[in-house]
Amino acid sequence: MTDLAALTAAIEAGDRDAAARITSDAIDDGLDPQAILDAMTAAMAVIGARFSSGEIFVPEMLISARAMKAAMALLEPGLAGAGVKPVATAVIGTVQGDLHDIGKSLVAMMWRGANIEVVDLGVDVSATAFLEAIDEHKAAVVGLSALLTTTMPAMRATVAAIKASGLPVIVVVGGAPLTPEFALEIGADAFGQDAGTAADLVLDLVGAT
Ligand code: B1M
Repeated sequence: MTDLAALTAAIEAGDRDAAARITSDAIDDGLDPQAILDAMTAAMAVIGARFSSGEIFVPEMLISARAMKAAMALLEPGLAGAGVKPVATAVIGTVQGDLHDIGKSLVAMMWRGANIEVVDLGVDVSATAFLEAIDEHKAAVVGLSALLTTTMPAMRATVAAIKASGLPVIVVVGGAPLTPEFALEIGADAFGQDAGTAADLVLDLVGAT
């Protein structure tokens, strides 16, 4: 019988081939898709904590996320068949005028690693595009990223537009120039310090912990 602890270890180590092989074996052995998914998300939770504590850096995190992605691609049909649903749907993007996407994409990866369905709108995203996507995907969470002090006003305007729309969505903001005080001031519901903690933050906010 496949050892799911080995799957967790393979993703933590960023071993894409091993992660895919063990996932295939686990599927062939008829293991519960939810249990296989739990083994994957456990690895990404460890990776997130290590990143936040400075034990690992962006490259290691990316390598683990790629291993998780390869394994997930194999598991997805089984998850759908077993009726295993994502814990929430989130829309994410970098605000208008801002082209930085590395941090935002890391946050998206960590959210996916926590079984959150993510619609990534990319960079330079207008308030209108955020609103349309939140509505279209019935998102429970929207994540806004900004890396420039000059695009913080666009973040403020986007949060105001989302709040004014009355859409029932939790607004999470993050990015290097932001502070928790700024997030509070512009009316965001939460501030994400980094990609390591962003998944736990959302799981808490949607009541999935
Ligand atoms: Co730009 N850039 N850049 N740049 N760039 C910075 C941000 C800067 C600090 C460099 C500097 O001057 N020291 C500076 C901003 C100064 C300021 O406003 N305070 C700057 C500038 C000025 C510019 C330009 C204006 C330069 C110019 O053209 N004169 C220009 C602007 C273009 C634009 O956006 N309109 C520009 C362009 C670029 C590149 C295109 C060349 C490139 C981006 C490539 C890309 O993203 N595809 C780039 C890069 C790479 C950087 C630096 C070097 C690295 C940014 C990065 O990816 N960090 C950056 C300097 C630096 O940070 N050392 C810089 C790694 C990433 C993992 O961290 O993005 O902080 P970060 O994300 C973290 C957290 O912030 C958080 O989690 C992530 C992971 O832990 N987080 C969230 C981020 N979003 C979150 C969302 C959340 C939660 C957490 O919830 C939703």
